[in-house]
Amino acid sequence: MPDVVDVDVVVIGTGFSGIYALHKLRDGLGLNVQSFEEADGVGGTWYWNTYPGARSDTEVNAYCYLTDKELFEEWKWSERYPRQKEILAYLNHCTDRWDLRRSIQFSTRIESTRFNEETGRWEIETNKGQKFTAQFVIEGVGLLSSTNYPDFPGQSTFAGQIYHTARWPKEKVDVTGKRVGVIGTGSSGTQVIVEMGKEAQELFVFQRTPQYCVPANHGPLDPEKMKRILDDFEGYRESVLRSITSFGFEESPVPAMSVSAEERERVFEDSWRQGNGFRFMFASFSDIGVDPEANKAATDFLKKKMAETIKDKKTLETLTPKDLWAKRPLCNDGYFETFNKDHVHLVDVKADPIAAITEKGIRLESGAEYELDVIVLATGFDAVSGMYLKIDQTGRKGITLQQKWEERPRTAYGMMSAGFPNMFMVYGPMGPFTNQPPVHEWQVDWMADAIQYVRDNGLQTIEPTEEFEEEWMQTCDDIAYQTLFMKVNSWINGSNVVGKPVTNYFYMGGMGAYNDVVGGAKEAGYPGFRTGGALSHSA
Ligand code: N01
Repeated sequence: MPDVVDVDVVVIGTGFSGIYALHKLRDGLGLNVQSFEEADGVGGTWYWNTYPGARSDTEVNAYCYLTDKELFEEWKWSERYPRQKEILAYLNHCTDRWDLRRSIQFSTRIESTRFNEETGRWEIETNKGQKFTAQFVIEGVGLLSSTNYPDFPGQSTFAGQIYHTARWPKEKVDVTGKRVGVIGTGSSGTQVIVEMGKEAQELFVFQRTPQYCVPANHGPLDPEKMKRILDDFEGYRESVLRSITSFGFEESPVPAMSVSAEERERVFEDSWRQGNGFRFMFASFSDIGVDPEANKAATDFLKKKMAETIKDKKTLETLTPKDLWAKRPLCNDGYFETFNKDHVHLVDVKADPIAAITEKGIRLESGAEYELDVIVLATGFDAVSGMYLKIDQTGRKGITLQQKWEERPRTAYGMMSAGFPNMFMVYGPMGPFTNQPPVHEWQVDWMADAIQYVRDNGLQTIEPTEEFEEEWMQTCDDIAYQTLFMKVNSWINGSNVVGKPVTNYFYMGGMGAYNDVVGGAKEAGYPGFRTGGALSHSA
């Protein structure tokens, strides 16, 4: 191997986005592409999150690639919501189907990327000391990949096992006959709690903030539905990419308070029966995420369901949220029912915070101590920007991404950042807030078009101008601050990680609007973007 290997494109990551980017750019555009993956296999999120109960809460018809009808037809999903194992098998299937492994270097982390203004190329270094240069870099590093791993006092002294849900061991963790403590009650926590509630001898749930949760209504796949989709595959794909959330269901145009109380109740009941948190939030009425009154109507209904389900009065009170429903919606069968089991105990760590992890278990500030054999950290992620900032990235004028994003991440379209030419981020900060796989494909197609544009026109670089980036940031903020998602603490606004900028991280206008606004850039000649020749700094 030469000291420095030159390629057209370096792709970082082999989750949904990285796999498709490699396929699209290598096989679609005929470029010389080198992919890197930190793990020893493909899958990204679905490689790492092997905890019991891990599955997507997007129905399979929208949790897959939608650009290849043959692939959609040939892969047989078994359940309405795909399990981690099945999604990982699907991604391995795609990797083999497209013969991608020969272009992926596994077990390799990208340490740094540096833009060379003399050559107009990126210089990339791996943790193995290898050096590559590339005209383009595609970062498919994951929205929810960088773990939020708490460091409680005394954590290292714990005599049992501690696992983070997103770094779960590959071998089975047998908790039968064991005392298990779970910290965290988000999507990962609620899933793992239901499973641990079936297996552990004693389960202690350390809850800081209670959450609303809608049943999934999980079950086998409906073959008729898949057939209907295949009958008009292009139309279906278009409907997903023209919707708000890209979840593959029809969203409601009706404001909640525009109908009678009886009609609202009927719609909520029907949504509850159909299952799925996103569906409940976006398909029952149009404004649950923006109008406090509509939101209250929804949460009153959800609280009523909780009261009907949870038997113990004190447990019900502790599990019942007091604020708006504006975190990422949860959905899970049997979550609240789990707390009716005698061996499942809810511990309110908002009222009595965790003081330390001891040799024996978890100690609270009051001095109460819970003896445990296993601790599960379902504490989430340094989401959206976290993974980009883990790589030492330097753009024009020696300015690092860490410096540029110190106050908050800044991008145009959630895909490029000014001063970082030819560096594309799939589902980067200020991108759409949606179900991801079909949007990954859409964004990678957009990037492929931009790359083709650069090559067809004999150019070297493309990047957003600072002014255009500022405009995009303003557009995103104008929309996001009209929603309720900015009013409640969660990873959506960065407030889940100590020291992280608490701000807007998304384009909340919906995928359909994003499609309209961003999709037209190519035909319009990329307004707001600056292109440069081979050795020039900018044109
Ligand atoms: O993470 P989270 P997640 N002490 O940030 C608590 C996707 N996903 O991994 O709310 C005590 O939502 C924290 O408490 P609080 C999905 O997009 C999807 O569960 O900050 N508690 C919270 O309860 C999801 O939204 C699927 O007060 C601490 C929990 O940990 C996203 O990933 C499945 C704490 C973290 O919840 C993230 O979900 C899994 C501390 N020091 C994930 N630190 C599906 O598709 C944190 N917490 C189904």
